[in-house]
Amino acid sequence: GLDFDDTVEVRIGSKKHKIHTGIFINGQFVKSVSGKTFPTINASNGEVIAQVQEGDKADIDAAVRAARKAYETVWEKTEGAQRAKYLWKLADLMERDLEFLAGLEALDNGKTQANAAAGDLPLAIGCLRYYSGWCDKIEGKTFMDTHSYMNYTRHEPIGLVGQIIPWNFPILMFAWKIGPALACGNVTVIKPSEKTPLTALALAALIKEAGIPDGVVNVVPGYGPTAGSALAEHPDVHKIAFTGSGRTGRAIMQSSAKSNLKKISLELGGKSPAIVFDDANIESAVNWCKVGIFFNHGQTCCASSRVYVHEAIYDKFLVAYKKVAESIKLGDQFDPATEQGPQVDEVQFNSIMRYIDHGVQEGAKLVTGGKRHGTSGYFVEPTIFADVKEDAKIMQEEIFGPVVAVTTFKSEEEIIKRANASTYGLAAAVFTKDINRAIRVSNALHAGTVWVNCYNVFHQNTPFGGFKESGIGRELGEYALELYTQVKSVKINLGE
Ligand code: TXE
Repeated sequence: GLDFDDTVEVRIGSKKHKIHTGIFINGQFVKSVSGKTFPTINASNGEVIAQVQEGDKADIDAAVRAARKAYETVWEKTEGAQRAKYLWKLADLMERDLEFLAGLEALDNGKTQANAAAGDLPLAIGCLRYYSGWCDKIEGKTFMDTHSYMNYTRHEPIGLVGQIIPWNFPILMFAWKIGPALACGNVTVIKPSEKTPLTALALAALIKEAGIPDGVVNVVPGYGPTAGSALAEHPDVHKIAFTGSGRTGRAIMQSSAKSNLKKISLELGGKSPAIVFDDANIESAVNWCKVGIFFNHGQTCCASSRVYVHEAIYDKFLVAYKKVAESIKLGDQFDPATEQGPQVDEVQFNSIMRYIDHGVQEGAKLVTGGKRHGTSGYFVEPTIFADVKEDAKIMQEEIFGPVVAVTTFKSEEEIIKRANASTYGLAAAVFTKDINRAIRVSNALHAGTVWVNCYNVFHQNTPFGGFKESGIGRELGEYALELYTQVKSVKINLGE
C-alpha cells in the first residue's frame, strides 16, 4: 500500500533524468512511515535537488524485517556461483549507466562528473566484480590433529548486517560495503549519508534490475541520530560496518554495547603524513602531494594533510607546490575543464573556513588560497600553510577540506617520531629514491597504508583501514571477507 511513484525529474548537467527518492525496502520504493521528507542540495549553488523520503526507526524496523525474511527464505540457500552472477550483473548495469550515475554523484556531492566517471565509478564496478569472484571461493580448513578426531571450519555469513556510509564517495562506499557482504552470503540494510542519498537509490533500482532477490539489499536514507542509530541498536542486526567520523564511530560502538554486542568494523578519519626526503624526485613528489590533499577537494579520509619536507629542499618544494595548487581550476562540476567543485555542504564549508582562520591566528604562513572561491556555492580555494608548528590545530585535527599544513624536518629518526605522534593512523607516504630508506621508514610508520612515491592509489585487491583511532578492521581484498564471515569449528569423533 505504501508503494508509490517516487521518481522526480531533475536536470543533471545539460540532460534531464528521472531519479528515485523513496526508501528501498523489500525490492520496492516506499514512503517513510512518518510521512517526512528531507531536502538534498546542489553544493555549487545551494539549491534543493529533490526531497527524499526520510527514514527513521520505523522504516529501519521494516527494512530489517524484510532483510531477515529474505535471508531465511532465499539468500541462505542461494549458492555462491549464483551470488557471483548477481554481483557481476550489477557491475554490468552500473557500467551501462556510468554517465548518468557519475552525473548524479556530481550533482549530489559536488565532485566533478569527469572525476566520478573516471575514478569513483570504475573503482566501484571493479570492486563488485572482484567480490563476484570470491562468492564461490569462501573456504574453511581441516585439521587432523589426532587419530581420534577430525576438525573442520566453516566460514559462515554473519547474517543480517547494517552498513552506514558517508558522503565523500557515496557510490564507492556503497560498493565497498555490499560487495563483500553479499559475496559472503549476508543480507544488508544500508543507510547512505543524508547529504548524498541519491546515488544509493539509483543503485537500489539497479539491484532490482539485476534480479537480486527482494529484501537482500535495503536502502534507507535518513539522518544519523534517527535512522543510523536505530540500525546500530537493532537487536536483529548482527554487524555494523561504518565509514565516517570518529565521534559517530564511538556512538555506534556504544549502541552495539547497549544492544546485542553486534560486530563492528570502522573506517574513520586521519591526519596522514607525507614525508619528502631530500633525495626525492621533487616534481613527482609535488604532484603526488597535490593528489594527496586536493583530490576530492580534500574530503578524503586518507588525505595527505601533513606534508613534511626535508629542510634542504623545502623552499624549492614550496615554490612548486604553490604553483600546482594555483593551477587547479575551480567551478561547476559539469564543466569538463573543472578540476575542483564545491565542498559537500555549508556545514563542511564553514568548518573548513574556521580551520583556515585558526591557521592564520596561530601564525602559520599562508602560502596560497585561504579564501572562499566565488560568491555562491561552497567553494574553497586550494590552501597551503607553511612553517606550521607541530602543536597547531591545523597540524593535529582532520580538516576534511583542501587545506594542507607543510613544515620541515632534519633527520629520518626525528621525522618518524613526529609522523607517528598522532592519535590517527590511517595512511602515510614516503618520497625517496633510496630503496632501503623507503622500506625502513614504511616499516616504522604507524599507518594502515603506506604509499611509496605515490599517494591515494587504490585497488580492490589492496586492504584498506586504520591503525589507532583511524578504525577497526580492513576493507577490500581478501581481508574484507573476515568482516563478513564468522568461523564455526566442527569436531567429529572418529572413534566411538
Ligand atoms: O560524519 P558522520 P559527518 C569526518 C570528517 C568530517 C566529519 C563530519 O572529518 O568533517 O567526519 O562529517 C551517520 N548513529 N568524516 O558529520 O556523522 C550519518 O548519517 C549512526 C570522515 O558527515 O560520521 C552518515 O551516514 N549513524 C569520513 C555517516 O554516519 C550516524 C567520511 C557519516 O556521518 C550517527 C565522512 C549516529 N549517532 C566524514 N550520526 C571518512 N572516514 O572518510 C551520524 N551517522
